[in-house]
Amino acid sequence: PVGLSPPPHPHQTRSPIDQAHSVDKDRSGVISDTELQQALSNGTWTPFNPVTVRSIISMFDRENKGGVNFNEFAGVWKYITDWQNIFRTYDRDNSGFIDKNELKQALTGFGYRLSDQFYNTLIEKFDRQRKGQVAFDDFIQCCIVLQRLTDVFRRYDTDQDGWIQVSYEQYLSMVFNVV
Ligand SMILES: [Ca+2]
Ligand SMILES: [Ca+2]
Ligand SMILES: [Ca+2]
Repeated sequence: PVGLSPPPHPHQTRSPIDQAHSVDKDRSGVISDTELQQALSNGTWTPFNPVTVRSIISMFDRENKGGVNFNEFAGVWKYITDWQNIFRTYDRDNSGFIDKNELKQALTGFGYRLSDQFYNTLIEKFDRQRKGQVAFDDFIQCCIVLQRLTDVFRRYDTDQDGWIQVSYEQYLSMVFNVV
């Protein structure tokens, strides 16, 4: 089981608002990183990657309040459910992990063209559990980071030939866009 727990299954018909109420443990009306992290499961016994939680919250937290309100949570909920479906689609052997070949198929499916060598780099970077493959939370994180870096690169690669020439300060600005 990967994704939200409980309930971990998308076929359960609780609305995002009901879900938000149960996730908002301190009843503040805002779902914090900690509350979201506690509600999430990556299908293993390790806690859901806090960096992934922060990435997701910041994507939907429009007023920079350090969490999401119940309306924004609906977006978070859908976002995670979508990732859950993607993860299941590419986890061909249902192992609960994405191995190198599965990652290759997923990212190729998203339109990335990366070398075999670079997939080793990705696994090394995002395999938080040191299993040689990536869990659900780390898979999301890998895709988010790759997307962000690619977006920044594309902004500079105006002729889209896959090459850019940047000055030191442009380089710093690029990195600051991501970190
Ligand atoms: Ca709260
Ligand atoms: Ca697998
Ligand atoms: Ca170029």
